[in-house]
Amino acid sequence: MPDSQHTAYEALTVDTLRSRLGTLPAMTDRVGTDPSAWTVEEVGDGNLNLVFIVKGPAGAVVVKQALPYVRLVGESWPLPLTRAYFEYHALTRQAARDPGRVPDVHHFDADQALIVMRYLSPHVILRKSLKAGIRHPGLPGHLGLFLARTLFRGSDLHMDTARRKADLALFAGNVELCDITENLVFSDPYFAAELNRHTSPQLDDAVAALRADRDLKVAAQQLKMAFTAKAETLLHGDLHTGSIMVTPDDSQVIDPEFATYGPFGFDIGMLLANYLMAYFAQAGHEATPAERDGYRTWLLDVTADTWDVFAAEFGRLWRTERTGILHQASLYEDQGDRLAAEQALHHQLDAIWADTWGFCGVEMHRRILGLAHIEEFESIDDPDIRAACERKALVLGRHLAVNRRQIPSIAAVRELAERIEREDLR
Ligand code: SR1
Ligand code: MG
Repeated sequence: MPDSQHTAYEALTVDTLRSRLGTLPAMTDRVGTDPSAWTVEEVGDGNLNLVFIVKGPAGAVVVKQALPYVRLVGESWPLPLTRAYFEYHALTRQAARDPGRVPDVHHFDADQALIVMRYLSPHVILRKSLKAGIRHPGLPGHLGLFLARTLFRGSDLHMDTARRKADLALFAGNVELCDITENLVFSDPYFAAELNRHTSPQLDDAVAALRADRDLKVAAQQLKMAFTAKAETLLHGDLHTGSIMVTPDDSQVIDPEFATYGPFGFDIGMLLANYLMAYFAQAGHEATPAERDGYRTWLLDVTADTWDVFAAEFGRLWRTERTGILHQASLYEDQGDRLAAEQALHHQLDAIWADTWGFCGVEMHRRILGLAHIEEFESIDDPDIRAACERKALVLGRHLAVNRRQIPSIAAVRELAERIEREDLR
């Protein structure tokens, strides 16, 4: 686009959105041609962006716009608008790799850091459902397939090498968002970083113990190195339960602005950590003790089933879509050696398994000790109850991060979570 057509960035408001986007076909086609008949609501409750729901006689859309700073902190923490560009490109990749699992993009404006996309209704943010004790039977199937398909199809196992290298270069530009993850997930929880906070004084002893925990700090830095150096596939980059919207029978994955090339296990570990934190938070949300025991079991089922669906689909894709430069069929199947392909698959899944539990562990820590907390814990008013829930998650997180290469099975993770929840283990 010639320079003369560039428009200087300006944050939208509920008052200016109609005049600024009122003639955009992506809007008028879907909302209606008369902007004065539109209603505009700003609903962004995430840490970074503006999110508007625009409704009119013809329908509704979501308009998401990046702010030039971290919304959670304020203008003192500038953040590049280019994250909208990475989100747009990630959404297009994910839509191609697992069709129907991410919202349709109707329009992208790089100058305004703005994406017009499908209004998801009657979807709600998954995290709110997990807090309310609502089950979503399709969840592990949807998310397990999403993980396998996006991760496998974004890697050198599947992609044409030139396209994969071009994408590696493109997403390598998402520097500042990676920097947030590198600091907030892998380092800040383990020292007195400026923006850290925790439930105090109840967790002061646990925080001091984790900061003095040599094995844990080394593990966290090894995981940080895996995140920065293992450019295995295109990640969503921020796959927590606030990045998923659900109905009784649909799940949609949103907000991939942290997209980058990284290790297969990162998105999986983040997601499983958020299921497990929801598990430990239930005591803060049940009216009477044990009332939510069935729901606790369901959350552990979801954790296990998500991994199982992921592994099964990853294996299927390994056998049917291994068209990239790694583990070529010419080395294995074409020589009549199918067992070699299976052996390589098992080694790959073992490596992903270990990384998954490591990332899962540190994600649990940073949501309790760092800057960005989660609603399931934050909304527990009684600090003693909140701290008791959080302490259990810290214990499991420490075990998973340090012992990630020795976790024998998903049943073992379940049993560990249940014993920690019963206060059998500390
Ligand atoms: C400063 S941003 C804090 C967190 O919010 C995002 O959703 C990511 O999880 C990030 O780590
Ligand atoms: Mg987000």
